[in-house]
Amino acid sequence: MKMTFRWYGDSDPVTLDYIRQIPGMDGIVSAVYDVPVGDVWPVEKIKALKAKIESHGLRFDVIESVPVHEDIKLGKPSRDRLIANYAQTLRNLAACGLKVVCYNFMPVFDWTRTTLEMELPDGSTTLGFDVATVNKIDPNAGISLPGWDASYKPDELKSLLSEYSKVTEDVLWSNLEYFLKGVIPTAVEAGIKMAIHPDDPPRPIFGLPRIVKNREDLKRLLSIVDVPENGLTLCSGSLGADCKNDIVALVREFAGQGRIHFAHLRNVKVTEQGDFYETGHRSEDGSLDMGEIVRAYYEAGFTGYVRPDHGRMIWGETGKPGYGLYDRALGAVYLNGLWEGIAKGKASGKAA
Ligand code: DNO
Repeated sequence: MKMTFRWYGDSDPVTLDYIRQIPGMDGIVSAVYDVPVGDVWPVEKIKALKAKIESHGLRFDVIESVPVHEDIKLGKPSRDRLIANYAQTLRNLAACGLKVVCYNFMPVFDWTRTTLEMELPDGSTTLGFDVATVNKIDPNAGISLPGWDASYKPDELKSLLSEYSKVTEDVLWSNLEYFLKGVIPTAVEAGIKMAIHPDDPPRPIFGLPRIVKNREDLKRLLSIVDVPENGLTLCSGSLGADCKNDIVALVREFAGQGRIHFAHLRNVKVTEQGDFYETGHRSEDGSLDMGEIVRAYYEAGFTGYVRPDHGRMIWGETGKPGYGLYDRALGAVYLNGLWEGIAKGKASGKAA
C-alpha cells in the first residue's frame, strides 16, 4: 500500500512541510479547487499543483475529487457536454501523470454530520451523526447543519431539491450508468483508475436517494462497466456507519478482484439505529477492527493508495473539521505499524 494524506491546497492550515515529516508518508491527495464544477481542469493548473507537491518530496498520483455536476446526477440534457468535459479532465490528468480519480455520486450533499464538535471524554472533539436530528430537519425550510456548504442560497437549494423529487433510486442508477458509460472508456484509454466514494452516511437523507451504500450496490456498480478502471474508494468509516456492512469481507472481496484503487481508513463508533461518531483510528476505540481490515488488504496483495481519514481535533489544534494534522498523522503511523506487523509476522511464519 502507498500511504497518502489529503491536502486542501494553499489555503490548508496543514502545510506540505508538515505533512512530509509524518513517518512513512509517500504522497498527497488533492484537487484543483478553483475551477467551477463541470468545467475542464486545465493542464497548466494540474501541472502547477503537481510541481508544488513534488517539490516537497511527495508524490501526487491521486485526485480527490473531480466533482460530478448535479445535472449529470439529475440526467439533464446538459449532461452530454458535462460528461465530455469530465472526460477531457481525465485526459488532462493522465497527461500530467495522475493515476487515480476519486469521485462520488451523492445528490446535493457530500458527507453529512450533525455535529463537528462532539466532545469525547478525553477532551478531544470529533464529528458525529444523529439520525433523529437529521430526520427533524425540513431541507425545504433551509439547512443549518454544521459544515453544510453555504454555497447554495436557500432558494437554489429548494429548487435543486424539487428537481430531485423525480429522481428515484432507479433513476439515479440509470444516470450513474450513463455517466460511467460516458467516462470509463476514456479512463481506460488514458490509464486512469476511477474510484467511486460510497455514500456517507450510507442511507438516504432528506428524502434524497443514495445508491452506493452496501455490498449489493458496489457489485452492481462494478458490473455496469466491468473493467478495472471502474473501481472503488473503499471508505471504512462511511460504509462502517451501517453495522450491517462487513468491511473486512468487502475488502477481501473487492481488493481480491483488484477493484479497490483507494482505501480510506478510519474508525467509527456506531449504534444499531445508525447514530455514530468518529473515533481515533485504533480498533479498541471504535466499532471496526482496523487490524483485520488492514490484514484483509495485505492478504489481497493490495498495492493501491491508502489514506488515514478524518481525525479528531486534539492537542488544541483548530482547523478544517476532520482534517487537522495531529490525529490524522497518528492514524497514518498506526496504519503503517499494523501493516509492518502483519508483514513481519508473515515473514517469520507466525500468525501476526
Ligand atoms: C469526506 C470525504 C468525501 C470525499 C468525497 C469524494 O471527508 O471522504 O468528501 O472526498 O465524497 O468525492
